[in-house]
Amino acid sequence: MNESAQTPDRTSEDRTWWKEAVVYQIYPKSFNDSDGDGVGDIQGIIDRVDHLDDLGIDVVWLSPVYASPHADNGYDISDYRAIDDRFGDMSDWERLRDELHARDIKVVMDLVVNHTSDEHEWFEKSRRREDGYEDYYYWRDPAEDGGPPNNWESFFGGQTWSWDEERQQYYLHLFDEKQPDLNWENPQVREDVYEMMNWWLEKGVDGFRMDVINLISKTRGLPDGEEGDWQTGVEHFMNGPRIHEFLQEMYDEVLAGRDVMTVGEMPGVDIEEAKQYTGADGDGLGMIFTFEHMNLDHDGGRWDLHEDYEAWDLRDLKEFVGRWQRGLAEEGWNSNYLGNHDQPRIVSRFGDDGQYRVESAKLLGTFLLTLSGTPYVYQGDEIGMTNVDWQHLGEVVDVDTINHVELLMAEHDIDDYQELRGFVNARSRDNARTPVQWDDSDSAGFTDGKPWLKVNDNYTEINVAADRTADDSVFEYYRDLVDLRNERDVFVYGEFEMFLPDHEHVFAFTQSLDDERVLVVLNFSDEPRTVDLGESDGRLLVSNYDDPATDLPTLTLAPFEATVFEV
Ligand code: TEU
Repeated sequence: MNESAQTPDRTSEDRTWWKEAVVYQIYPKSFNDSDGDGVGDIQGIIDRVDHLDDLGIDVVWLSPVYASPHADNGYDISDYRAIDDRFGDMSDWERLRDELHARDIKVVMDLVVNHTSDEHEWFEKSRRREDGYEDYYYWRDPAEDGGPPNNWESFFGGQTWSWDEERQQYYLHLFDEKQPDLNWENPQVREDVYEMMNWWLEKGVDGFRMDVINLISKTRGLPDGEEGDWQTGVEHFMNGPRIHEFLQEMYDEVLAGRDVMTVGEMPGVDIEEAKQYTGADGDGLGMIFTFEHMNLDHDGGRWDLHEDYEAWDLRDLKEFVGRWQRGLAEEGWNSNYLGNHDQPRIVSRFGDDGQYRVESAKLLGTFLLTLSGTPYVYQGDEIGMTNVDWQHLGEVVDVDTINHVELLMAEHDIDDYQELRGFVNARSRDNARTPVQWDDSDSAGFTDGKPWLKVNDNYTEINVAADRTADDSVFEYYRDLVDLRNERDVFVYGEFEMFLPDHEHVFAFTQSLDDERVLVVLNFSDEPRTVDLGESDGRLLVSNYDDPATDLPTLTLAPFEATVFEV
């Protein structure tokens, strides 16, 4: 049993800073450009550190800033110990670390070690079969028919094997062909990763967000997968046979005895598995990102043309939240998120990005910041940024979107992108990656140059400067919620109880801790809704309306009204 992995419980000795923290995710390429090359950079972040400090967040999770050819915007790393030129250099990173630390904000780095870039020197040595590097990746001869060694399907669509001319073998990549999977069976690979992690910890990072970390162990022999609804092969690479052994080793070699935050990104994990990763007898991770709720409006994995992205059912979200809030109440720890750089904008997906944009952005903030667990706010959500209209495929940069669109066009004999436009608008990861809208000047104040990805047309209306001065500011509302959360442990460590589980439009729950109890009521629809909550007394703590419904026990909530009471 890992000593400092004894996280759970709501008792005081289990308190830790990362449970009480509000995390803010920065996607550096899109955050703020200081030098006019159209790409966000570290100096750009430094220039905006006060925005983060004002919001009151405690941790910045920095998506990858390492050297990378950017086939996947930095999730394809060619040197783990160097900062990409686009973003600056190591001294810029050190200054950012210091600026954040000076404001009591921790910095968590993205750890991408399921794969590297094919331009990493390990891969270059491996493809040349250099001594000691032959088995750093998964190399295989062709199958008997000359084709790929197995039938596994990539997260980005298509096959997971590419032919390497130099080595005359196939290599495995669960993502893009420029992201070869590291062979974790090789102890030397593991040692190199741990050494690199220790190196960053010595440099003062406060933790890691671990990219697809439950994919690092593959079934020995790499057998064919069963074909089904999800990507073919998942049973051989998600939560694989040696995953717990590898993570426990990482714990022993790197994390043990250090007061760091860890969060493992883990597609395809249920509560029982989450406990194995994060529980008292678990592998020593602090928390994980589950994907269950990211699949409420589609099946996950493949892109399926028949899906209706508008249609998701609040009762499914409730079922998911209730199960995870209760499931990890005694053991493990929840991380709460609705969006990130891989998902559409939350207000477009779960709220209303038209008439009720401001109200629904606040409602979603209320939801995130009142659940037990650690909340993650993605850049731009604090001002209610929205999805984008992708008019031509040429506007899209995301490798995942482009691959899936091309596959769909080929599979369904479609030759006009316009037939897929609605689909891309709803689903593309680039929705979350458009530049942060700082003000109403050219390119939303993001850059003096030409932005690497188009700016959302609505920037003249939706931007940080306008929002922060507006009477109904989303930013101020988030800030107040962050303050409230800091003041009251009940929002962090409370015990969750669901109300009205079958109601189609209103999400209501209480959190209780010792003699404190709070009631959260959220109308997820664009029409007024009346509910009886059976609670007769309550003092209003928060509302996203000027004239909130307060007449407990029966409340008539305005569209997307959110209220929090002390009861
Ligand atoms: O994402 C992994 C992941 O499983 C998905 O969110 C993925 O982007 C989606 O299924 C594609 O359809 C992580 C990173 O967050 C993502 O940005 C990277 O592209 C990916 O790993 C590879 O490193």
